[in-house]
Amino acid sequence: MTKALLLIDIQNGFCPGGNLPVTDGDAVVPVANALMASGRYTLIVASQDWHPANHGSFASQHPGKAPFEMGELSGQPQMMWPDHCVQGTSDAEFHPALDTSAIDYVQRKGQDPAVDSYSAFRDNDHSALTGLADYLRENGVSELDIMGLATDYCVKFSVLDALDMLPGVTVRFIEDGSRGIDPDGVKAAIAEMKASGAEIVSSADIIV
Ligand code: VGL
Ligand code: ZN
Repeated sequence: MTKALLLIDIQNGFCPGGNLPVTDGDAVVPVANALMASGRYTLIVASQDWHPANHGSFASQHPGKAPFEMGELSGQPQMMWPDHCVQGTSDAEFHPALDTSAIDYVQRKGQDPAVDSYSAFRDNDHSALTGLADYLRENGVSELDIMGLATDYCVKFSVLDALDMLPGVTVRFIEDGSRGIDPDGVKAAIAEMKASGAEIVSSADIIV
């Protein structure tokens, strides 16, 4: 029974003061640190949104488009984001209070300028895998607890892909360890994760 924790995008860019801040995004840091210190997990993985400066999800790359409008990327509908989590910038670093010493493996994503990658497992068009599913399989993971930023984007798509790509693995979404961009989007995301087979839990339920 190998239990793994997957921390999604707990980066400066998604916390207050960052370029794509999620309300109270930094509130997930103490939850992550407590879970990492709990002794529950044999494997701790963190994803990191890691975009080139010319990433096609950035409104700045689309003349006339403003952040948070819909646009197009490689022929697909794409939310236009502010420039965020650019490789090598402080915006892309993990939050400074996150205890990164406990992290076994970092999965970067979003490097291809032509496609966005909300999920830590594969690009939004499902064409390129990150390798995270293989890594978790090779390590015999049977239970995967997922939390972080943002609930309605990268956390949701990571949970759905974990359920799809790791059949037989118990997948849990840790609600108090996650924060989202849009309140209605968060409600819908939780309903969708639950309907797809994820357990919805709080950190207090799983730290015994
Ligand atoms: C994310 C939007 C764009 C996330 C990443 O981590 O949820 N959202 N890039
Ligand atoms: Zn991004």
